[in-house]
This record gives sequence, C-alpha cells and structure tokens, in this order.
Amino acid sequence: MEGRLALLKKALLGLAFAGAIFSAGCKSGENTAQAGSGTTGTAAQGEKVKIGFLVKSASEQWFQTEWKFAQEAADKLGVELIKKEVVDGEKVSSAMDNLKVLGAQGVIICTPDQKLGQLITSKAQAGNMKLLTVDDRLVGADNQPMKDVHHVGIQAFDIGKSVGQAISDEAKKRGWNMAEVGAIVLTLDKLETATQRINGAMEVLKANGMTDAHLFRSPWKGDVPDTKGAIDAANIALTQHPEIKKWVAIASNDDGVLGCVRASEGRGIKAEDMIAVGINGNEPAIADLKRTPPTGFFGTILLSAKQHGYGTLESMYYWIKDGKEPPMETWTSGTLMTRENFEQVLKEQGL
Ligand code: FCA
Repeated sequence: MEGRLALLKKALLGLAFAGAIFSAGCKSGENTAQAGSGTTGTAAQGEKVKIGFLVKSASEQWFQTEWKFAQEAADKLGVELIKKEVVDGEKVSSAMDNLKVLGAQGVIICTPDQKLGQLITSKAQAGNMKLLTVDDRLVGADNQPMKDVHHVGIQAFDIGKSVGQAISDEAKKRGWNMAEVGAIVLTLDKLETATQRINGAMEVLKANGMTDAHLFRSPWKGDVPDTKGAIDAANIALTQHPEIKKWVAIASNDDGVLGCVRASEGRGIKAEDMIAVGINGNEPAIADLKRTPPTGFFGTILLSAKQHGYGTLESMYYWIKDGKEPPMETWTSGTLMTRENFEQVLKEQGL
C-alpha cells in the first residue's frame, strides 16, 4: 500500500514538473514553435515510450503492411504502439486528443486530408508530442507543403516515370503503335503525391509516342479512393472511347490500377490488349500477378513499406528517447515487379 502511495506521489510530482516545463515554454514564446521541436515528446528516465500511428485507411493493404512493420519495430524496441484509423478530420482530432491523454510522446500519421496540416500540428503541440508524417504530406493554410514537419514519403515523380517506362517497354515488346494506344488515367487532384506519380507516368508515355489526346483522365472519386471507385472511374473512360483497341492504365496505386483492369475485363477487353502497372506492391497486386491465365495487370512498383513502417517507428523512438532528430525529409524509391520476377524481388527484399 505504502509502495503504491509513493508511486502515486511520484507520478503527481512528475505531472507538476511537466506542467511547469510546459508553462515556462509558453512564457518564453515556445508555444509558437513547430510540434516536435525542442523538448516536446521526450521520455523521462525509465518511462515507457508510447507512439501513435494513425493512418487514413486501415482497409487498404498498404497501411496494414506499414502497421505490421511498425509493430515489429515496436516489439523489438519495447514501445507501446497505438494504432488507429483516421478517416477524416474529426477522427484525427479525437485520436490525437486520446494520444495526449494516454501520454504518447510521438505520433506518426498518414493524414486522410493534406489540408489538415494546421489541426495536426497544433494538436501535436498541445499534446506535447513529436510529429512525423508518412506517405502523404501536410499542407499549410497557404496550400504549400509544410516543410517544417518531418516527413517520410516516396519519390513520387520518379516512381511514376518507372511506371511509364515499364508500360512503354512492354508495349514495344508487343509491337504496339503507341499513337493508337489509349490510357486510362485515374486522377486524384487532392493528393500531391498522387498527382506527381501520374504526371511522371504520363511524361514517359508521351515521350514514347502516346498522344496527349489519348490520355483519358478520369477523376477517382470517394473519400477514401478504393478499387470500387476506380472501376467506376475507369468505366467512364472505356465507355467514351470504344474506338480504342489497345489500352494501358495508370493510377496513384495498385487499388486504382486494379480497378482499371477489372473494368476492362468487364467490358471484354483481353489481357493481351491491356498493360496496367500499379504502385505499392503488396496484396492484392501480388494476387493478380499470380493469376493464370495472366490478367491485364502487368506489374507494380514495389515500395518499401518496411522503411515507411519499421523505419518511421524506429526514427520516432530514438528521437523521443535520445533526442536524435530524423532528417526533415526522406524520399524512398521502388522496384518494378512483374509476373516474371516478383517472387525473386520479394525474396530479395525479405518479404
Ligand atoms: C499514398 C497512397 C498509398 C501508398 C502511399 C505510399 O498514401 O494512398 O496507397 O501508395 O501513398
């Protein structure tokens, strides 16, 4: 009993101490500093490190894989990992309030909406938590990327170019005349990384002879764009262009591209008349690469979910524990996987 009382006393003292630091910080004007800087989110000696990992869609395989790797890192480091799906601003707000109550010292987030930048940075600051964004970058009130928030993302434009190159190489192999080929282009204007990926792919397709008029842009709708929404968007492009006999498909990720493939199948377009290349490289892309006979899903750029999950968790841990600040920006690359090489690539990457 006495032991418990002593513990309680210690905890209360700790709280008072933390409060003193916080108010002192405010007085000296530190309340305007970016979340994650200074003494925010440090762990006291012997205190368990708690980290929140919030993602925009738990049903998307990419985020399940990212979480799986984050959990591996957390288990190795003895971190308490708090995972939560946040589909909109309200969910982000309550999840971050909750992390504060739980005493998390850091939060890693893939935001459901880039425009939540101000909300997320101010919640992180109010909760005394370090902040690291992953995959999708925050934008500020000026609509520009918030460069003072630490971020891990993909080299979106270059990865898009790899998509365009893989498609162009395969079209050449099949002896297609690129001037006659049509592209389903799923656009997602609200997401900067998506636009960069698509722009990279379109640039290479055009450099290889595709005409601008044959890039059929179709907006990928839905709060969380999924394969079902992609099928709807792809069907619009396919219905409007019955004159096109050879197709390629691009989108910001596998879910989008798989929607294009399913839509083309629904309209009787044969696998040999479709070259679709996605981005992410986890299930369900792998499932499609395994299918016989082959589908129009030709390949995908495998991203490093390990760097985005395990790596971010590890960085956040050492930042909290040792004050070792991660780089402001980290941009990861990808590797093309087709049905020919996917088993080998996955093996090489330890997946
Ligand atoms: C975005 C996409 C995901 C994944 C990630 C790296 O968040 O929506 O599918 O590609 O970037």
